[in-house]
Amino acid sequence: MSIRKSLLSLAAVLAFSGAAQANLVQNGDFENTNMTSSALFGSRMTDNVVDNWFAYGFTFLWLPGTAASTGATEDGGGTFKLWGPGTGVDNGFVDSPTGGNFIGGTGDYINLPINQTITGLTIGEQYVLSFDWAGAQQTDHYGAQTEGWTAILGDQTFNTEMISNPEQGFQAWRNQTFTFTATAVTEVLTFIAQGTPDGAPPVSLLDNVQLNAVNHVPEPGSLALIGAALGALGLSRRRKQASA
Ligand SMILES: [Ca+2]
Repeated sequence: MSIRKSLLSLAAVLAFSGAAQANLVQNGDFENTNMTSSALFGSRMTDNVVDNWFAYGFTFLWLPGTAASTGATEDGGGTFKLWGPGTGVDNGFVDSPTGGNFIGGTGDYINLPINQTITGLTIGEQYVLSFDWAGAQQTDHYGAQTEGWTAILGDQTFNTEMISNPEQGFQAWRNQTFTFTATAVTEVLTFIAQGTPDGAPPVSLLDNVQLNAVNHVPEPGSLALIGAALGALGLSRRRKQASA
């Protein structure tokens, strides 16, 4: 392969790798944690033990197969469970569609931010935030509720629809996307559970959080590398022609 072909291949690879840039959210699937059981991980108990995420409110992490059966441990030693087949109601409850752990927060009770700092943004560039979410209700509580999420990146705020959930119900997992424009290189991504009414309590579930550039171009460093390589190729050719 000639040097020119090699460089063009390198450029193509760099361009492709830019287009397929990895998810900017770290641990968006909530699989990296030192929690060995389902439990509250907000500030009221075991603080910030889910890698990369900080939760300040009544936020739970559920391991697979536990949310509607054994439940998650609360700070007071009780368990927080969701209505579902494992807790006596055939409401269609299922774990996250992408598998593994997922989290949830109550929209009516200490619904403080769940967040992580996103780095490597390009100012003015658009990014698509994508996540899976669902609506559920805590066991031994009754009455219809609504559930939703607020997502914030920097100074831009988006709200999902508020879904209606009947007593002891479950509203299926769905995917939501929002398009943000970066206004800084580093911004905080925040989720806040929303729901009504107080005491129901509504529970908003979340998993598979991703943030990807809409139109990613090769990083300046990559462009500089290609430019330098092409420049070197041109210099080499001129020298060959001069010496011929
Ligand atoms: Ca997961």
